[in-house]
Amino acid sequence: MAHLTIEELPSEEYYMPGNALCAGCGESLAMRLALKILGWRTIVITVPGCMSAALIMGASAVPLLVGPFASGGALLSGVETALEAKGVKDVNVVAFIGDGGTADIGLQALSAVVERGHNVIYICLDNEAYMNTGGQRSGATPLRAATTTTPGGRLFRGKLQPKKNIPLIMADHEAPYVATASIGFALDYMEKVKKAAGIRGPKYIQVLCPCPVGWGYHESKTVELARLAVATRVWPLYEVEKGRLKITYEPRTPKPVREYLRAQRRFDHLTEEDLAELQKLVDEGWAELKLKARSAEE
Ligand SMILES: Cc1ncc(C[n+]2csc(CCOP(=O)(O)OP(=O)(O)O)c2C)c(N)n1
Repeated sequence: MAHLTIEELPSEEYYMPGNALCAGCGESLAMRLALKILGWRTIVITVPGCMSAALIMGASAVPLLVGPFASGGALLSGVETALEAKGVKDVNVVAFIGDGGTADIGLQALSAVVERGHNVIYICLDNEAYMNTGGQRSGATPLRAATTTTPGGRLFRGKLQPKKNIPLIMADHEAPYVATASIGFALDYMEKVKKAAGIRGPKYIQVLCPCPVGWGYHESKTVELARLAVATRVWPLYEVEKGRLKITYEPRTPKPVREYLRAQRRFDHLTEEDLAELQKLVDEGWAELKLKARSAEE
């Protein structure tokens, strides 16, 4: 597929400014960029979270359905089935849902919509915690991150469990298209949204959306952090198409993981040993990913 260029991007906006989200919100950018690609023949589905707060207050220029927290996948199936019954075939049915609504409370409905093979796109806006209610840990919060329910300090060591790997869980559901993305790599993300819109069946994209409030950094640094996550290999960019995993961006000289961690207050409590442990885990994760990509080439 030819790469998308900035010149090709439409000037139309479907995500409106002046909404309720914080300055420097990563989710806002993720929503704006995806809607630019999807266009006006789109129905947006969301559930409680930062994004529903923005959308209910008028940020969406396209039709919007907001339902109960656990029901993202069920709402997608219902809307897609209704359109199918009416013979409407040119509308994108797309969910934008936070990592809590995806990895935890909404996982059952997400699993079901993918297993049943509905023609929908599910975009997880991953800010790595339940940010709209004060930054509690979610299944997608990374190991050792401090949140309001997993404090960091000398006594408490942040989250004790690793980040739940939803993209690979979705790939194991045999979804025809699964991808990770970062708002720091906007064209890569938009290309993935465009590709997803052209594939029939359930598509899942998880886009990393740094959060200045929950992660503890200045609001001007959101894109920088979204890029650092990829440059350090903490958040690798890949896609899985019909079961074949392909890494879509490889940092030639990866930056040390500490550069990413030390830029955020949620990792302030980390010791040198913690940093070494996290670097090792990132290296191991990357090696595993490379192995999967290599076996897909064979
Ligand atoms: C059944 C239910 N439990 C709890 C809530 C309260 N609630 C509203 S938004 C939210 C946090 C959402 O977090 P996430 O899905 O990660 O999205 P984010 O706010 O980070 O974008 C919670 C816990 C709710 N609305 N419904």
